[in-house]
Amino acid sequence: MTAPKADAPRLGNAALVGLRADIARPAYDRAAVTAGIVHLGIGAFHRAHQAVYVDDVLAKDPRWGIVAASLRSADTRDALAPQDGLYTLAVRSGAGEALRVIGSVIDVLVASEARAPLLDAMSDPQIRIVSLTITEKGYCHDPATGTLNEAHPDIRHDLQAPHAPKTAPGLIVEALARRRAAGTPPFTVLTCDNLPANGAVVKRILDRFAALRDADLGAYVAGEVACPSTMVDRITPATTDADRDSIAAQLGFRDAWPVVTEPFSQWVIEDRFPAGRPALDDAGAELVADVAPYELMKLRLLNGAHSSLAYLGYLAGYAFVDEAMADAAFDRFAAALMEEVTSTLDVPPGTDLAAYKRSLLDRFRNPALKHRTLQICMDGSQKLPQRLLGPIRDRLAQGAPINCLALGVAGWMRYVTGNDERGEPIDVRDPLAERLRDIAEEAGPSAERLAPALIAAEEVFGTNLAADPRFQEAVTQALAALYAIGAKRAVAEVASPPN
Ligand code: CS2
Repeated sequence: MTAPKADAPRLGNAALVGLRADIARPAYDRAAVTAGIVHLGIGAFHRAHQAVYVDDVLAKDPRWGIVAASLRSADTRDALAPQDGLYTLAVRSGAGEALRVIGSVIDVLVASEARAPLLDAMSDPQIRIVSLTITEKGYCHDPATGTLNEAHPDIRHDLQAPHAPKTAPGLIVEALARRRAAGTPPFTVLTCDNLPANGAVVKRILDRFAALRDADLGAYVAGEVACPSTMVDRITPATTDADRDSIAAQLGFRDAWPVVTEPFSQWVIEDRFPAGRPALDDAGAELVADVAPYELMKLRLLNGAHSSLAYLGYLAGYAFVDEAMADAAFDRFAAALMEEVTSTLDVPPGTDLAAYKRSLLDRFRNPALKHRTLQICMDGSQKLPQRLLGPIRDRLAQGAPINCLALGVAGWMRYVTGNDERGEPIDVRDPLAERLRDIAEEAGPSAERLAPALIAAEEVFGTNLAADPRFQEAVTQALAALYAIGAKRAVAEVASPPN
């Protein structure tokens, strides 16, 4: 592999003709593409997932180009603007790497510095979908109940200054108000974040936010705006400088922000788009009447196992998911957790659940992805309810054991203390990090004190789990094991319990 010369040209429209023949590129005239979608939250996941489906669609229908926005950081815009919005998708597995240049992002904006052009774009009648990947915390909701957190400082700001919003709900409702005033029909709001019943959650949040702005607007948003649910799936680690260098060497052009992902991709969408939609089904998405069983299956099997592997793996000293999976006990633990969760699922029509679970384990083992456990650990307070606590509630209602799930929750508790098993600090990233750290400091390293103190955090655990002694006991025991014998041995014991 030869490194690109320091003066290697930058990726951009002019580079497309000069790409190596085996590197895929837009199969359409980019100059003819017009905007049909505004996307909020242009992180790596959007660019590895929805933007790729749209790239396929554009070959047949040029009306669905994406105007993408970051809510705060200018990094992605600064990287992609000099490249005409183009970026490289590197699909990696043990079998090698395939590169493809994606052209569906036609403009990148930064909400915090260019709110007016973003709201103008969202108010444009050509825009018929506003899609979102803003991570769980971007919804400014209470994760235990899925309702708008009206005490959230940014929500309070947006209610006081509704024409200068900072949050996604604030921006969407302001754009809908402008469309209404102009007689333009509303866009469809398409959430692509890993929340259960994500369409219903965003709908509840928008309806409430609009009603708090004014009752009339509330009634309009409640009555007119469609928010279909989706299940999205593609494992996409954060891009590293090493990825940038190796991709540039293959590409022959410098790309400031390529995206690395896996071969697998799935998008299941509730087919409810009153303002029209691109033919995403032709691009491999599944358009269905009810997404709920798909969402539950993915959130509980994939994300539930992912988070558990991440907390416990990180504590055991594994920096990457595939490294944890190379430890036979962790591999068995991931499989056992999936078995535990299975009785809580409604299997989607036509799905071979056993094959689905096997494929998840294989995806976690992908040695070429280098997915950091610490990346998945992030924002656990927002992720735990749908990934681990939902299945725990269902298992308890069935009178069934929760050993693996409880160890996952205990792993999160051990992680939020902010000190690892060797006494080294952990970089805990979570909107509740400070509060959780205070609780942990007050409780000290004692499972009997720490577990109940954290379970009392209502915005994560709600109220009914805290009142269930079976939950408290299972989690306390699991946390006690983590303190006594460490994550590696605790995982081995739960994965193959001694007879
Ligand atoms: C991961 C997800 O970081 C995380 O929390 O569990 O981003 C996961 O990789 C995706 O949901 C896979 O579709």
